[in-house]
Parts: sequence; structure tokens; C-alpha cells
Amino acid sequence: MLTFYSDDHRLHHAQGEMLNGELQPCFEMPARADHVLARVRQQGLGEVREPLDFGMAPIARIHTGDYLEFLQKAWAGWAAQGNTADFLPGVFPARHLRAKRPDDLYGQYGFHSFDCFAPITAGTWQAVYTSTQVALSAQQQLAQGARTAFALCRPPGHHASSDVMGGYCYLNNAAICAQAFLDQGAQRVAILDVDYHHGNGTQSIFYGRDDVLVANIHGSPSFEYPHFLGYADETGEGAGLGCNLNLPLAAGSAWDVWGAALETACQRIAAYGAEVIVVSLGVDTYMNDPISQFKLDSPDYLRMGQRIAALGKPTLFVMEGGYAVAEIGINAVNVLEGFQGA
Ligand code: Q9C
Ligand code: ZN
Repeated sequence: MLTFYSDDHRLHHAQGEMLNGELQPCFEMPARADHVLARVRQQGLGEVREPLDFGMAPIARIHTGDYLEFLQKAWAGWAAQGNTADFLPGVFPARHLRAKRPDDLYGQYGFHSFDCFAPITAGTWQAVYTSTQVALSAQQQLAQGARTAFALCRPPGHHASSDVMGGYCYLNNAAICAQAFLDQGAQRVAILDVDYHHGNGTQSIFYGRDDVLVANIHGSPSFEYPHFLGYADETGEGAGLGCNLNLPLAAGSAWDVWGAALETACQRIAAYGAEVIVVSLGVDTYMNDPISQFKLDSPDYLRMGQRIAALGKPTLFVMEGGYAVAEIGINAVNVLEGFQGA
């Protein structure tokens, strides 16, 4: 299996994130990708390649022009105001306010965010742009006939919707790849999101459409981030009715419960008739993840890969979350090895 990777991810390294009322080191740190890459090499998974550059066109199929312009220009505008520290939003068009995009840069940031977990630094745009090119490069391998490929993306993407960032995510790599498959002739694509957190961005992007089935297994929003999307009764709307499957699980869920949810998701994907599967591969379901409450153990990720392989469809793996840095490589590559060995 080919892996795509770029050192550009290092350009995104924020100063910290708020946890328990204090600024802490970011959980979404460069060392995450380093550990995954090291494990890919250690296990001899296959060749590691630099991404190609597919430009902005495939990104603009998912994200709005206003949003992309803000992401590209935000740091320069912030720095021109004399700032050197990370740029973060603080005011959002929540209920009872008017969601009209303002001219002011700080206002625009709040307009294009749903939380304070997507900081903008000097290197953020280059890192997120390249992360998406990594994903698109792996996507191209499948389009050219490969059974699978691994996009070692950082930053991740599944919390980003068409024009709103959050949760360490800026560009929705999995959604951009799903759209690329469709634009290249596929009729039905499935996105299987196994990250611990609900992929609210991916859900919202495809919620009204029937050409992408989105299946999510995650900590229930009743207790877990992102708190405001991801319930089981969100099944799609309009043409997309029945094309969104949420499988929210309780805190403490281990493989018995999680594996059963995966079985449900896989049966739905098979029934849908997806020609290709994009896996939003978060491994923050791990028992020792510092910000999560599921109990998967490392061998469970082999089983996860095996079950996905049993669908018998070309499958693109796109890296999302996972914050137990020492074990992230073992767990992510276990999914890929389980897939390959099956
Ligand atoms: N106590 C991904 O896994 N943390 N993003 C909020 C609240 C944000 C996770 C903490 C978690 C974002 C890609
Ligand atoms: Zn996550």
C-alpha cells in the first residue's frame, strides 16, 4: 500500500489549546504524523511518496470561496495588525445573532468557526493545503486502479464543513476526495468515519445528497465533543434522506460494542452499493487516548481493517484524529495491515 506524506504538516504547530481553564500544549501536534510515518516504515507497509499538486479546483468543489479566501489571507491580515501570537476566534453567530459575514477579519474568523480549536498560525494555510494534496494524491492512486492507499494527512479534516472550521480541522480532506471520485465518474461513494468524534463537517457537506453515504461511529454528542451534531435521528434530508447513518456510542465502549457498530455501518455501506469507500481514519478510539472515552485496544485495529476489507471495495484511508502519540502509529498502521492481510 502506498502512503502519501509531506513534511509541510510541521508548518502548523500552534502555541496551545484551552483545557480545564488553562492553556495546554496542543493535542494535535506534529509528533503525531512523525509516529505514524515511523510505523509505516518500521512495518514495511510500502513506499512513501510526496504529494502531487492538484491545485485549488478540487478544494473549491467542497469549500466556499469566502471561506478559502479567509483561510489563505487570515494570517497576513492578523500579522499586519501587529500580532505575532496565534490567531483565534472568540465571537460566533450562535442562536439569536445574525449570520451575516462581516468585513472585519476577527468577525470573519468567528463567522467561519464553530469553536476555538482551529487556530491560525503563520504556516497553517500551507500545512492544510498540503494535507489536502496528500489526500488527493492517494485518491488519484485509487482512481488509477489501486485497491487502496493511505493519506497521512495532518491537519485532519472531518470537523470542517463547507465554510466553517473547528476541532483541529480546516479543509475536509475526506469530503474533497469523495467529491473527486464523483467528479471522475463514480456514482456512489461511502465515507466511513471511525474517528472517536462525530464528523460533523462531513455530515453537513453531504446531508442533502444521495451520491455520498456518510456513516459515523462516535462518542454520543450527549456527552462528547462536538456536542451539537451526531445523534442517531440525523438520517439526511431531501434527496439525502437515508444517506446519513450515525452510530453514537456510550462512554467506555470497547470492541464488543464498537465492532457491532462497525458491522452495522458496513452492512449499510454494502446495501447502498458504494463503488468506493473513503475511511476517515481517526484512532482516538484507543483506550489510552488522552481526550477520549472509548476502550479499543491495539489488536482491535487489525480487526477494524479486516472488516473494512471484507466489503471488497477500493478503499482510501485518510488520517484524522488520534492523540495517544506513542501508540498512534501502531494503531493506525494496524488498520492498514488488517486491511491488507484480509
Ligand atoms: N473538552 C479530531 O479528532 N477538543 N478533532 C475539545 C473539549 C476538541 C478533535 C475538548 C477535539 C477535536 C480531528
Ligand atoms: Zn477525533
